[in-house]
Amino acid sequence: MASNLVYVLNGPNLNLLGTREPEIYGSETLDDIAAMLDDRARELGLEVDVRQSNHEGHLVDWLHEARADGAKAVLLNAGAYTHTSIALLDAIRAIGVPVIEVHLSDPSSREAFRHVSYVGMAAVDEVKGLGAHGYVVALEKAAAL
Ligand code: CA2
Repeated sequence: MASNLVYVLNGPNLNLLGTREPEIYGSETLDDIAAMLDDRARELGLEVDVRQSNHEGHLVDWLHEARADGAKAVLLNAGAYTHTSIALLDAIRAIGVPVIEVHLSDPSSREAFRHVSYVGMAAVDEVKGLGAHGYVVALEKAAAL
């Protein structure tokens, strides 16, 4: 039977969501986003596993775990590692699990250093600039894979 498990991986500083810079990232916390995803996942017949780490290697390990678990998809907001991490690019290419890139803001309309996305070089789709709701949109895209 096909897996209904979707990993939702969040990178550095996203544990601080809802506490600062609401004009850029919105006022929802990561727990709020996890609750929204749980509700929508139930409606879609999916299960979400929402995690956050400030450490690049944890994100790489969790991508490998998604493969070992036979996950249906990964929603990945790699935070600033989006723009720096060839290790994440290699991991996404290695796992054979579709990865959807998610961003709260739209990095392409911000500073030039945010315009490169290593994650985007391997992701099957992206959702950016929709705030917390973007995670739900990404989950709906994952459901349709
Ligand atoms: O827009 C996004 O989702 C980003 O992935 C957020 C990253 C940023 O480096 C990317 O370019 C775009 C930064 C996350 C920082 O999160 C904070 C949360 C609360 C307060 C301050 C930062």
